[in-house]
Amino acid sequence: MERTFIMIKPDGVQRGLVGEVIGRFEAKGFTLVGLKLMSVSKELAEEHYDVHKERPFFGSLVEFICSSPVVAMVWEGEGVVASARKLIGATNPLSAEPGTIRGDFGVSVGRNLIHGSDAIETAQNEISLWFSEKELSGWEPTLTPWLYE
Ligand code: DAT
Ligand code: MG
Repeated sequence: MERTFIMIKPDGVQRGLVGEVIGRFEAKGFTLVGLKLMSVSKELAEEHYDVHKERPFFGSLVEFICSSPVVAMVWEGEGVVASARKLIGATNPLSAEPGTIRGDFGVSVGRNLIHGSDAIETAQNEISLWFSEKELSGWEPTLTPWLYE
């Protein structure tokens, strides 16, 4: 079953939106298989955002991610990688559609509340970067027959 890496960034935690975000993924029908509140080291933040290391915002992005705790999660379900990106919305919250997390709660690209893996392969790399195997629990929700035909 497909899995994706989701992180509620420091602004989402500080603004008390952890429950709201988790609730949206639960209500959609995805399964939580990993969850931790953590302070992020500079090394981890730099590795996570390595693809952006030449961009002008890289330094401030890394500094922001390390500035206050984040909630790191792994969610599972059919098509969860692409679907999570839709639930999250466009990178710039001002362009994100209402009904998406960024569209409903954000106004600034540097405070866009949440990260979600952008492709299946990225998701696999990010999950192994942020979680050890024993921190993840695969389980079969009893609701499965009511979610999948
Ligand atoms: P996404 O988080 O939607 O995958 P991304 O991978 O292009 O977006 O960028 C990673 C993060 O970097 C993004 O969530 C916020 C920050 N960022 C992106 N573009 C930015 C910009 N032009 N100015 C400031 N921060 C930016
Ligand atoms: Mg990205």
